[in-house]
Amino acid sequence: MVVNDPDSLIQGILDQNRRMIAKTMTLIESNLPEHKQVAFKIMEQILPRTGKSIRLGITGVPGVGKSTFIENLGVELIRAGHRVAVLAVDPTSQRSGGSILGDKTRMENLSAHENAFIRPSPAGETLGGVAAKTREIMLVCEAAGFDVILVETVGVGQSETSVASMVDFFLVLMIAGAGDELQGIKKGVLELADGIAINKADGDNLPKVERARLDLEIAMKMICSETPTWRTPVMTCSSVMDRGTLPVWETVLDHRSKFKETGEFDQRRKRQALEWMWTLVNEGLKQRFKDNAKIKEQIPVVSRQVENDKISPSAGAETLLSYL
Ligand SMILES: Nc1nc2c(ncn2[C@@H]2O[C@H](COP(=O)(O)OP(=O)(O)O)[C@@H](O)[C@H]2O)c(=O)[nH]1
Ligand SMILES: [Mg+2]
Repeated sequence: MVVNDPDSLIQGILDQNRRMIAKTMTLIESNLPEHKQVAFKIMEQILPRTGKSIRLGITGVPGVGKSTFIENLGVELIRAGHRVAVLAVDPTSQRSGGSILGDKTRMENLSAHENAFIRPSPAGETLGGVAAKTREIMLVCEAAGFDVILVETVGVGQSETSVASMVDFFLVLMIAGAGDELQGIKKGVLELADGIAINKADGDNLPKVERARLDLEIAMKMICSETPTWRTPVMTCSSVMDRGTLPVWETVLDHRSKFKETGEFDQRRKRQALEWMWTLVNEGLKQRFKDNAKIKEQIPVVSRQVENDKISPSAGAETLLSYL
C-alpha cells in the first residue's frame, strides 16, 4: 500500500480502522504541502458521509471538571450504544507538552473503549489554524461512524468562539465558588452558551451549588436569548456520580429536537460552514502574505521607513499589501 494514498485512507476511515483514522488526522495536522494536498482530497471525498453526529462543545475554567465530565458522559453514551469521539481545542498546547485532555491515563475509562476515540488538540501557530484542523478532524470522526463528538476547550484567546462555531450545543461548565459566580468567565461566553451547568453537585457541595444556580438564573435573565425557541438553562451536574451528567445530555437532545423542528438546526450548520470558509480565507491570506518572496524582501525596508518616520504606518501597510 502506498503510504499516503488518499483512497486507502478513505477506505480505512469508512472501515473504522483506528490506525488509518489516526493517520489521516496526522496528515490534517501536518503543515507540509504534500500532506495538506492528500488531506484536502480525503476531506472532499468524505464530506457526504459527515454531519450526522451530535456535536457538543464544552468550556470552563481549568479545574471545573471538563475532562471528568466528558469521561463520565462518554462512558454513559457508549453504554447506550453510541460511538464517541473526544477532541480538544487548546491554542496553548504543544504536541510535546500534552494538552488540556491530559495524558491518556486521565481518561482511562473512556480511552480503553473500542467505541471511543480520543484526540488531543492539534498544535498550531494560530487559534484559527488549530480550530480549522479540529473541525476537519471532527468530520473524519463522523465519516468513521462516531455519532457523538465532544469538544473540550479552555478559555484562551477566543477559543470558546471557535468551538461554539463548530458545535450544535455549547455548554459552559461552572463550579459554585465563594461570591461572584461569574468569576473567571469572560464576558460574552455566557451569550454563546446554549446551556450552563454547575458541576460538582455532589456531597457537601449541594447547598452551595443550589444557591449558585439560583444566582446564575437571575444573571441569565439579563441576557437576551437569540431565539424564542430556546432560553439558556442553568443546570447542575456531577461527573463523579453514576449517571450524574445525563440530565445535561437530555437537555442537549431537547435543544436538538426543538431546533430541528424550527429549521434553526440546519440554519446554524449552514452559518457555521460559511464562518469556517471565511476563517480559512483569512488564514490563507495571512499565509500567502508570509510566503510571498517580494513581501519578505520588502518587510525590512518598509519597516525601517516606518521606524524612521519616512512613511506612515498606514502607507507602509498599503505598500506591503500591494505586493499580494
Ligand atoms: N466532587 C467532584 N469533583 C469533580 C467533579 N468533576 C471533576 N472533579 C474533580 O475536579 C478536578 C478537576 O477535574 P478536570 O476534569 O481535570 O477539570 P478540567 O481542568 O476542567 O478538565 C479533578 O480533581 C476531578 O476529580 C465532580 O463532578 N464532583
Ligand atoms: Mg481537562
